[in-house]
Amino acid sequence: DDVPLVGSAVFNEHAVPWFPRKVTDLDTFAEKVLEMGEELSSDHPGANDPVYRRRRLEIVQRAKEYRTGQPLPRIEYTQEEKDTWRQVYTRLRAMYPKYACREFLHVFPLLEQNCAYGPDVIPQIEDISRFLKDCTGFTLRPVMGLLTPRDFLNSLAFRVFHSTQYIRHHSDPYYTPEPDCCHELLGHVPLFADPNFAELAQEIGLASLGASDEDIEKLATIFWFTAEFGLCREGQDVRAYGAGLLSSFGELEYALTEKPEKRSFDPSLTAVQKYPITQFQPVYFVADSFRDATSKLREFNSTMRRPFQVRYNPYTQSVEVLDSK
Ligand code: HBI
Ligand code: FE
Repeated sequence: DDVPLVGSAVFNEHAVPWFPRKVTDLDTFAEKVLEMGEELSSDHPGANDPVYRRRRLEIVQRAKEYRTGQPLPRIEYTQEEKDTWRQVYTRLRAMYPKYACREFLHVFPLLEQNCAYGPDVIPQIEDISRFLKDCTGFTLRPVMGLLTPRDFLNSLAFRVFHSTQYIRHHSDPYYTPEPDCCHELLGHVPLFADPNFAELAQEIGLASLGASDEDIEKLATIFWFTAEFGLCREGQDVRAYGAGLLSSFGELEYALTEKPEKRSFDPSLTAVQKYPITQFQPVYFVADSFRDATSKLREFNSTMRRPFQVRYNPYTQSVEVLDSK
């Protein structure tokens, strides 16, 4: 590799899984999608709709060709796609004041003012990425579909979030078996504009660089119970900050009832919690704050065995590898 190790951080390169050292290394993920990249699973509502499949392919082709530094693809959405967005947007937007965390509610109007968030148009990730960069340094990249947990988490170390641009099938506006632009733009994007959440997300990413497969599984589980399904305390109240909740009106309402179990966020326990992926969660984890969650996560990460440490250098957008002491 052309990036020298710093100090005496010498480790057997073959024992450590490859990881990106500079932001342009993320280009190597472009064609590596798990499933549904160009194909659709049989339970996808659009699986038997040739028009939908062709349209989705057209959009993911732009993601496949994208490279670091280029302007992000601008998609001209069809009226049918915009109608789907309007239904999802309108229903969720009305719920946020009651269920979403304070940080989300602070950012949302800024997205409406700066990035054309609203019921009528589907916002463009180029505009959103510029806005996020101003707020926290986070940027977006287009992606064809699900990445491996390792690749997906690794990109967070660079404050890069992979975002799909296609939208769910119009036959079922309130359901999608895979991430789509409603999930990314309504669920994830607002929190990446918050400095404390951005730090939490990057911390998960940094811990994932060169991590063992077992540790990747733990970090993916932590991501699941924070960025996807996290709840947080606000005084006597509990609110949602996870994107899986903030992009699903059914689960958003359910999560904040007495039905599911709620435990305090504790990385060593959260990391090994089992979870279903196709039903509402039986257990949620509640964070005291993003800062508290980040400091607990740092402590947990220091117990993971890795023969080196990493530090992100924002000036060069690269990862420095350091001796583990
Ligand atoms: N890939 N594009 C994309 N989006 C995700 O949200 C995502 C992923 N790959 C893996 C993954 N999420 C989960 O395993 C996380 O828990 C890491
Ligand atoms: Fe997600």
